[in-house]
Amino acid sequence: STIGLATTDISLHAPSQIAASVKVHAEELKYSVVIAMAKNQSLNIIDHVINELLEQRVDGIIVNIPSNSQQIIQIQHLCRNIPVLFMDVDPKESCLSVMTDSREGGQQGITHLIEFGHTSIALITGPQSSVSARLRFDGWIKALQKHRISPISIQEGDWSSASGYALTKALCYSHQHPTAICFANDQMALGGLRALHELRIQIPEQISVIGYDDTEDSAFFYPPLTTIAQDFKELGKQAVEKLVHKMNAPESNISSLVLPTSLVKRETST
Ligand code: IPT
Repeated sequence: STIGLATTDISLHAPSQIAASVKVHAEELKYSVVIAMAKNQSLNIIDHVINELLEQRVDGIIVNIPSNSQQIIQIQHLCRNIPVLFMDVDPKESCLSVMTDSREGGQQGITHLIEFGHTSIALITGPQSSVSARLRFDGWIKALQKHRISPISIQEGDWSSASGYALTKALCYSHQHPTAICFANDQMALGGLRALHELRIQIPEQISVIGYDDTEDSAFFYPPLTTIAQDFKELGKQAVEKLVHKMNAPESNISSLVLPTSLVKRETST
């Protein structure tokens, strides 16, 4: 049997690590995996990638494309009786999903900075079209409000290191320097580290940096990145196991799963 994986751009670090884990765990259970990739999240593209998988007669589908309520309904409608599991939706949705809690993860990052005494914090978010980017931002704001702190700047990136680089440069030119920058993912933080290095700003002495994801490379950024870890191996494993369970017992009531995130303290925060 075959599992279909509908994914966002796998040239991004996180979705590629999730895809690798899905592939490994599906093979362990003797399923093959076919991948369809959406470069953006318009309804047309989602239709297209789901149909691409259905045409290949997949028996179940994992969707790692940010999906709002309308998109969830549309995907479920297209799939009819083929089980679908989502990886990037609001945990409040009633569809089957396996995810980490982005709101909680966001709070952990800001709380870490506040514990070090930071009150001058700049935020670089992910694209607001992404469900998890919005949830991380909600978590940041919630943690800041708890301590009556307002961010000194909020900028929206697109998950790429190029956007993190450009936004960090712009931030340091235009604002009074923050003492900490909180990025919605490690790739944007990677671009930020280079921008700060070029501006001869010492990390973490002058500016602390925190990312989100803990991809396999993040410990090898310079300096090694403090971040909020998502366990991509476990995410892929659980997604495959839950979906296969549903494929084998379509009538059974399988519950969604939220995996914990955790702070990984390295050398970019003080
Ligand atoms: C999410 C990553 O955290 C982020 O870095 C980016 O790669 C994004 O995916 C792309 O959609 S992880 C996702 C399962 C919420």
